[in-house]
Amino acid sequence: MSKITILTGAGISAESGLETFRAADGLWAQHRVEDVATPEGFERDPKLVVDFYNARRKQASEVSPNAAHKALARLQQMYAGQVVIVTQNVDDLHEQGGATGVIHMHGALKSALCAACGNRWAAPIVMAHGDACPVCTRPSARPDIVWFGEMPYQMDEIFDHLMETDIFAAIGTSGNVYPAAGFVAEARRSGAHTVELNLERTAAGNQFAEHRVGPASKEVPQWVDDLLASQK
Ligand code: BJW
Repeated sequence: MSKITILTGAGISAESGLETFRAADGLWAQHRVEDVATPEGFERDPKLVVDFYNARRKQASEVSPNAAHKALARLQQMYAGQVVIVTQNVDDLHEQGGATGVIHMHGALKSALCAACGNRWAAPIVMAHGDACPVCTRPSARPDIVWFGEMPYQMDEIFDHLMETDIFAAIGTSGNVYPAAGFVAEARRSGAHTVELNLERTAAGNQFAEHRVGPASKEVPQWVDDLLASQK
């Protein structure tokens, strides 16, 4: 039984209305990374960081999955082998589109994390700096997001999937951020067929065997159709 491992990035949610990071008008053009996406930034100005994620959480609660999210859920349901989705995205559009078992390696907007005891709970739409942890009661709530310099989640599980995978696809990600940017090399070492689906060929594109260039809402459903047809 063959296995497909899929890495998604901000580009898959762009057509749902969520900004990407590195576009000319993207999130990093509007906010300094070191202010809003590092533990040091949070220590310096926690309110700025909490407000940034409050705004992102509100925006994410107002959008819907697009044809690309839904196509990946269809692949999970109809493919004879295993389909694993690993996302760098902190929205829940894969789940809203019907996908299951999604690995959120950079955390989730809908989750709050206690910086003191590690407890997680459902984040309110508006978090406040100093919110108390419901378990240890310390005022140590933070967004459950993996910032630069922090260890992404479920890495052992992800590398196990990459070692066993027959097909690896990267969808809507620029390949700028590690360790996710290294997954294609890991999958190649395992002998997997590799495919990049993106609006444009990325700087990391030469590591992939196949390219599908165009908007995710068009390219992903077509790729899924092709995979499902190939197993008939
Ligand atoms: C479309 C489309 C459409 C648009 N259809 N496509 C030097 C060398 C190597 C590594 C390092 C280094 N110095 C520091 C590091 C490590 C650092 C890192 O990688 N830095 C780089 C900047 C160099 N990484 C870390 O610190 C990570 N932790 C870590 O490494 O721990 C140690 C470790 C080592 C080994 C194993 C395990 C652990 C943590 C990284 C945390 C990233 N956090 C962020 C912010 C938090 C989440 C949030 O706020 O949402 O995560 S940064 C930001 O970038 C966010 C994203 O998940 C991530 C990736 O961005 P993504 O998704 O690729 O978006 P874009 O905007 O870059 O690209 C969008 C793409 O879509 C483009 O290609 C478009 O063309 C395309 N697109 N519309 C299809 N319609």
